[in-house]
Amino acid sequence: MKILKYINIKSAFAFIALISLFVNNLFAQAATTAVATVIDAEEKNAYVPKMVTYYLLLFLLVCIVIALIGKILSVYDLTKKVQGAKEGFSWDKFNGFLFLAFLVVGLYGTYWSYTVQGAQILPESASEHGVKIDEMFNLTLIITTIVFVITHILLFVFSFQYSYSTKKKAYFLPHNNTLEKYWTVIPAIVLTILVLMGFFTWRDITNISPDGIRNAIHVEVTGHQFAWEVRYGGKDNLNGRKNYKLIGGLGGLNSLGLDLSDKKNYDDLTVTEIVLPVNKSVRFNLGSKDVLHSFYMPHFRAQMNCVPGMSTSFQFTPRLTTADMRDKVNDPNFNYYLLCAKICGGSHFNMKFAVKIVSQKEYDKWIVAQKPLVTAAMLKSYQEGLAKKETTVATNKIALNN
Ligand SMILES: [Cu+2]
Repeated sequence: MKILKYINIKSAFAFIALISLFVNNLFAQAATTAVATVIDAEEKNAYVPKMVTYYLLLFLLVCIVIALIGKILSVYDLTKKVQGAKEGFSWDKFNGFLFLAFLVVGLYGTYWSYTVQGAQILPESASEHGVKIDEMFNLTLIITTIVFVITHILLFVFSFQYSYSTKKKAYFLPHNNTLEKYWTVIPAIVLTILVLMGFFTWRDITNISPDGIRNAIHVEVTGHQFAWEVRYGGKDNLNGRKNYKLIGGLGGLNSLGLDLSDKKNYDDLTVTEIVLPVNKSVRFNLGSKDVLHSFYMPHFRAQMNCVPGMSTSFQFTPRLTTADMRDKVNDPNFNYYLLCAKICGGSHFNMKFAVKIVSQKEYDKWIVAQKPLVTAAMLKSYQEGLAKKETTVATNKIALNN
């Protein structure tokens, strides 16, 4: 057991860190390949436990290999000392080399995730404001990547270059005001610029003139567990009044709680997919019937919470039709979607609604084919309710008069 004394704990940890980084990379690479391969349902059920067992065994194997290498090095160290060498094995140098190896593997991992996983991110923005958001995202990514690469090269190369040696004397540097000023002021300026850019861009996106609001196509989206209900404003481009107390009324048909005393409701349209003309501003008025949901159209860089008891909105202009995007991503089956970005319950993943961007001509043709939300059955139930109310009022009046 004496040998154990010579296993350098720090080296062992550095080595384990290096190996686990490598295994992580392997895992991520394997996962990406697995996603790309089409697996049917039965195979899928067997696939996950198999993969977990495989990587668990691989991990154990790696641990054994590390332990073995540690033992071999310790034996080598001990032999040298027995032979009368003063220093034995240079653990400091070894640690230094591990730092360098960590740098190379880590930078390769970064390069790999940028190229392989980076290629899986969203295609170019399909909305006008999204282009500005993407520009900011890219700028932040470029700046942070440059800083990341420089600081990590310095960190690990210095650890290697200045590893402990009996021949070197450490230089004592207690404080340096000039350095402190540079590494405080430069990041502060860069971060202020980035934050202000974000602030002004968000202000441009959300501050819309009253004319801009009026001229946009109005679409109302209501979230509930677990689906979206979408209604268009119809001929008047206005959504009629709602009242949460009326939800489930009219013989169970009034799922949105429409107040039928408001005539604006009668031309509102119900749709099974959101179809919009390209290059025309659209205003989504958002709400929820139960818990928090989040209106999320990733291809348009649009996201806004749907809050029960509160009205929110998001307005933007689509710039690429579905056909344009299919060409750009080289996928004839590509579709835009509205998703929920708030984990709102067990079937949250079901909240998917098709979105299609078309030419004005196609839109005009589609919109006239959509059905009114207020059906004949709802109207009948409403009128019956009104008649009943009138009878009750009349009966009460008679009773009072007598
Ligand atoms: Cu949801």
